[in-house]
Amino acid sequence: MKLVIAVVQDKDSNKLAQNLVKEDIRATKLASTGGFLHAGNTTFLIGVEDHLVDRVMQIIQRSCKAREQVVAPVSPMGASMESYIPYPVNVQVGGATVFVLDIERFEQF
Ligand code: 2BA
Repeated sequence: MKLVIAVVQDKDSNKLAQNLVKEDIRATKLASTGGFLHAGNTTFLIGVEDHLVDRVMQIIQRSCKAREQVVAPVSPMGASMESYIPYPVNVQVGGATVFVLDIERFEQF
């Protein structure tokens, strides 16, 4: 069994959740925040049998699209230096960042 962890943009999360349900694949949605943009995103935990991993990847791929986002300068006043960006920059976010992990044991009680 594998755990697929997918970080997606909030705009794509409903579509992805619906497409997973349509294919009878179970998932948990967590509200998350990107470390760089400090913007909300959604993290899906999807536990599946090994043979379903490719199908899950396809569903994620067709449900999530990349978008450009402009990161506005953050005032150094009141912000930590790690988040200080002195000029606007364009970043491409997504479609999805996906990790696939081996599951040692899976139980449901
Ligand atoms: P954020 O960390 O808010 O990053 C948003 C986008 O900003 C990234 O899109 C990337 O294009 C850019 N970016 C991130 N860190 C950067 C840096 N140090 N310098 C320049 N540009 C940078 P994505 O790569 O598509 O990532 C979207 C979201 O996925 C991330 O939001 C983060 O929440 C998650 N993510 C991406 N890579 C990850 C990783 N290796 N581990 C954990 N989460 C990750």
